[in-house]
Amino acid sequence: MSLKKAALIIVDMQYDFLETGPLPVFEATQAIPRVQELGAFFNEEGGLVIATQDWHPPNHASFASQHEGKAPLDTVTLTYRNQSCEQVLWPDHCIQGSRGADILDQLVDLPSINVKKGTNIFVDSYSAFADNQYHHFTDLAKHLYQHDIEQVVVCGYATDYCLKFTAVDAIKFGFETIVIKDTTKAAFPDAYEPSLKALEQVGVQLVPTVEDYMSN
Ligand code: VGL
Ligand code: ZN
Repeated sequence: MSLKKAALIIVDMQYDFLETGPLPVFEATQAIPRVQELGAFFNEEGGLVIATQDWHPPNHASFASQHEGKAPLDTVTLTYRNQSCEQVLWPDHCIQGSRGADILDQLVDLPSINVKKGTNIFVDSYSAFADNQYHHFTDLAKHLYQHDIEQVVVCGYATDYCLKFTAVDAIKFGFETIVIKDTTKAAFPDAYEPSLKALEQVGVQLVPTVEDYMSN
């Protein structure tokens, strides 16, 4: 079997999203061995492995700390280049160069390509392809096209935010898109199943386990 035309996109598997971090993803650590296994399979079979990193400046507009009188999970309207959008506010997380922004040690040797997102202080970036207002694109689509990728498998954190927006954009960019259920975890556990259902409705293929994916 060859995974020549497949890419694994490991989304935001960074210390600040672990259960003990400032922006905890529910049961986050349970996904780590699954992704290790999947990443090893991609490396053995010649697939491309890409890891994304949420990579915010310390004064990022998505941080509640930057808005007087606001707390995490409050919302504000952010205006960037005459376009406004609702922004959920988060605790400070994944600050550029901090330990919390590092990719988990268990996964750090898997990827050959790294994509950073959320670097513009004025706008958040849930998708690894583009910011939330689609003003700027990362190099992710370019890397996938340059490697003749046809299928992407998206895993990581969080099912209800960055994984979901990345998988939706992967569909928009024309990739066959797969999410393996045991390789992703949600920030809000009640949003896990509805997020996966929403992905299925836009054409994402759901696979229950890494073993199911590897045996197909
Ligand atoms: C994420 C909220 C804020 C994520 C990142 O990786 O899902 N969620 N920043
Ligand atoms: Zn973030």
